[in-house]
Amino acid sequence: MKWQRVFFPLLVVCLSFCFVGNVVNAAPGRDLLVTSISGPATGYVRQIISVTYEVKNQGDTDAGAFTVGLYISQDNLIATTDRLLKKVAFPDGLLAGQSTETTTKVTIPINLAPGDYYFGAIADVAKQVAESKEGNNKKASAETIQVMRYQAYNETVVDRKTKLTWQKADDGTRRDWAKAGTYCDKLVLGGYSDWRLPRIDELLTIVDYSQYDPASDDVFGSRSTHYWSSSTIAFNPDYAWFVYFYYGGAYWFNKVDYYYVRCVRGGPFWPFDPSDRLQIVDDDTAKDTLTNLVWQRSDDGQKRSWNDALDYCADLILAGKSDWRLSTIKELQTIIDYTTWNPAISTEVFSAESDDYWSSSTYAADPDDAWFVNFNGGYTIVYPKSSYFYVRCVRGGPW
Ligand SMILES: [Ca+2]
Ligand SMILES: [Ca+2]
Repeated sequence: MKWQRVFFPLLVVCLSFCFVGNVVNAAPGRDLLVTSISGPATGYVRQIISVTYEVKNQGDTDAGAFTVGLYISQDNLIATTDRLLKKVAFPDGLLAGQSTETTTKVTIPINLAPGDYYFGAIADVAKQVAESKEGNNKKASAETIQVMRYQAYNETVVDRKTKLTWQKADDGTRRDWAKAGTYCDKLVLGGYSDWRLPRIDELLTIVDYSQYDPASDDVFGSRSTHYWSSSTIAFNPDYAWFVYFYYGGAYWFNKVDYYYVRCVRGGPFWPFDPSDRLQIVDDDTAKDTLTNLVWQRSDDGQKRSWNDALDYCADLILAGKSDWRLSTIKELQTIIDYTTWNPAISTEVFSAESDDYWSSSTYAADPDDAWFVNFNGGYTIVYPKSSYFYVRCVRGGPW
């Protein structure tokens, strides 16, 4: 009969679980796990947010002090290799069968790339408690947080990474360099009157090298053309730096030329001279206290193709570390010293050629080209990956 074929397997399944499960209601020993975790649906980099999570000891034995690791992750598989937000101590532990819900304030990391992320928690991440089940301690949030960088208003855009406020759209007028400065000084916009022409290092922070035409976030509505910076080049007072927002290159023009203007207020985000942030760690490495990047102080004197440059850094073992990599163009730009030239980098911190150095960033408009910095003058442009340039590796980050 058909009902017997359906009923009998159900009976066997129920005998195995329905009754046995009711008799044994706690795992033997200690067993910590995260039963839930959640956070806000949106947030900005550097914003302080609250994450709420419940930790339970579902064992029949009390658990002593432990630590919970809170993470943010691009997927819902949580591991200690994910980005750590905070470690939270539970010094009193949890009694057998006890659970506790906790809300912890965490800061969205300054260098987290905009996008969607899961929250994650790992109970007893420091392995202080011997448990009957160690494999069930990780939990990801059901919902993701959308992490953003730019906060747009009618006439202005706040960059939550640098805390600089930008004029959202230029006024459609090209000006010579002196008039560009005067225009920003007199500008009243968004209720503010403290506008100024941005420095070259500031203007470069809003370039997005993953796109071109224009190479900036859509929020700015940039023209694919040249915008003035306030920075005079170090070797000729008649020239000043510009950013070409078609693709993100940075070079200099005569100050009598006419280009567009995007003003900025607030900041500065960092000192103009990068050596004010750079700390010499040892003979081989220096650390940037703002970006937390650790730089190779001396290149090895070899020029390489772009592919060989990637391999050289990946294979490098220096200062006892093996996690070296070729820097992105945005990272490499952070050590340009625009106050000097030949070379345009701190010679107290770095041993450098006044020459071209590769970045890992492929040109968005042509996969055969990559970005580099010329450390003679400090300019940024693209060139074929088959070219031979110097290499300076980095670890940590990303920035
Ligand atoms: Ca466990
Ligand atoms: Ca454990």
